[in-house]
Amino acid sequence: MRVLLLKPYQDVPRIVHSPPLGLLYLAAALRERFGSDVDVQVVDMKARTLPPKWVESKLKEFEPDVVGLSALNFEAAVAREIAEIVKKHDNTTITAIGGPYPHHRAEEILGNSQFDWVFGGPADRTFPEAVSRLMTGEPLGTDLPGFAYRTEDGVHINEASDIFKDLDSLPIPRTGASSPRPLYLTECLLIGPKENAA
Ligand code: B12
Repeated sequence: MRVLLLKPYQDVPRIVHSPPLGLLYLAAALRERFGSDVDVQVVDMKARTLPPKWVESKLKEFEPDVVGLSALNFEAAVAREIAEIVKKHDNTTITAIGGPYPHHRAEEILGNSQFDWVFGGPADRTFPEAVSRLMTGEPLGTDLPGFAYRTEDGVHINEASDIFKDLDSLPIPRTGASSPRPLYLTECLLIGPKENAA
């Protein structure tokens, strides 16, 4: 199973280039849970100022089974554009979106976009579980907090958030995995010791 996690680039004045922590946490969670059974790549298109069209070459090279995007509100349009490119390349690729933009917007997004899966709130446990169910062919179910997807009858939306308190139990992200450090404005936004960087 191959999972491609993308932070989209939206051209705005005074953009801040900081590591995409949400995606880096998800990559760490997938690596911890699946080891070499899942090949995870994180690309920070924002830090590299890569336009949506760049994704076409990445899809040909990596042929992911799942493409996950993280978006704030101002990145919504570009994230939707990337989902369209993914589906045009291969309609069977699962497109997922998480981050602040889709939070409590699952119905709207599933109703008028090319996203298959919408995650609201933290997804460190729920996203790997959905990927696991996809891998084994199990039903996606209704028990994953914050997870929404289309069904034969419409959409299933679980409005809860997967809030958990034991943050120390989360695997430490490899902060260097998405982009060379000089692309980010300041080291103070990096988390974890240097030896964790890829
Ligand atoms: C720290 C922070 C910053 C830091 C960023 C540091 C960094 N390294 O990323 C700084 C100071 C740079 C910053 C800047 C801005 N921020 Co800010 N920031 C935050 C804050 C406090 C925490 C974000 C964070 O790091 N969370 C921790 C990570 C691990 O969580 P996460 O990214 O949410 O990811 C988890 C889930 O969302 C989900 N998920 C995320 N992506 C994906 C993708 C998939 C496929 C899946 C399945 C799941 C998933 O799973 C992840 C793991 O659990 C949030 C408020 C909050 N409490 O969330 C505001 C927040 C994200 N910021 C916000 C805003 C508006 C901004 C600015 C636009 C402000 C401005 N006017 O300039 C800029 C944007 C800069 C840019 N992107 O260019 C808003 C976004 C609102 C929105 N809905 O769009 C928030 C929500 C604050 C708020 N309530 O208004 N910010």
